[in-house]
Amino acid sequence: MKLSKLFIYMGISFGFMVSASTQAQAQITMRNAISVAENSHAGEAVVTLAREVEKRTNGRIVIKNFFSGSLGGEREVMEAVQLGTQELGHGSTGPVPNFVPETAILDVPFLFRDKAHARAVLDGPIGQELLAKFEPKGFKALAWTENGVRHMTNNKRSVNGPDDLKGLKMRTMENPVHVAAYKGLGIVTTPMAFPEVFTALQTGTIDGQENPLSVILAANLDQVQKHITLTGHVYSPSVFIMNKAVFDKLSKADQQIFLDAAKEGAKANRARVDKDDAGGVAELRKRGMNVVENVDKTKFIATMATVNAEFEKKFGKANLDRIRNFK
Ligand code: EAX
Repeated sequence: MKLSKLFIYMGISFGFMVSASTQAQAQITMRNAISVAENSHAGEAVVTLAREVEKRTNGRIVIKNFFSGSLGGEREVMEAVQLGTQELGHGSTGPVPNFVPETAILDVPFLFRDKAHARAVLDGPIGQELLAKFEPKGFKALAWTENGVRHMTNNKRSVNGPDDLKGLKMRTMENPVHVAAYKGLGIVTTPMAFPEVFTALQTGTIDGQENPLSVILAANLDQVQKHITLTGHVYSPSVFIMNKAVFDKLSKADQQIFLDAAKEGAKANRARVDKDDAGGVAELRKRGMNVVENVDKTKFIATMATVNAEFEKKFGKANLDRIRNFK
């Protein structure tokens, strides 16, 4: 081998060694964002994900979390993750059906018996099939998490049955299933991103909104809402999403770390939802809200008969029953 050629070989292999070792140590920083405060069920999810990823990669991958909608509402976060300008996101299914239409079935009111039923469906084959539907849209959905069971709040009157909802101007998520369902209850629906809700309630642009206790507590909606009724009208899933190209570029081992860390995040998140649900009513009463705890849910379902028939047609009775009957 000629000397010059040897130098070239040495140069290449030395260069490779340098770049390989820099790569091993280089720190990758990713961004994640939620629309509620850090001290919340969603905060538990993203903080746990970040902690577990950092720990399991020995600090090689660091996730910086942004809270309280500081990077935009949930739709904007999804758009950024889809484009790849943001690596990670976490949010409710509010805007998700506009990106991944197959997930809309999960937002049908009174579909799940309780949280345990919903969690079993999401962790089982139906939930996993739905996570796979994110991939052709440019997302890797890492795991289902939970926003909670949604209840209605407003500033006009105590809601004791569906008739009391008629004519209330309520903010809804930017979710076509919710909008159709609440219209069916006689509500005047105003779709809006969550970061705008507090001010809209404060200024009286809207009379009310609906969200799980976890969100109402974390966003201090009691400061701008007088009445809450535990309607439990819909289970609200949430989900960890990642830009698919970013996920695909990771080593198999790192991909597994993200999937495992997301599962840990979901566990911490669900535990916090349970805690908020257990203590939420007492806390909201303490903060001055008027709480109606018991309503006849069958009356709400009966009022929604027309829209329920539409959902049966749109989603297929067999698909809805597969979820309803899942054990
Ligand atoms: O994800 O938009 C909503 O009402 C959501 O439930 C909230 O932002 C938490």
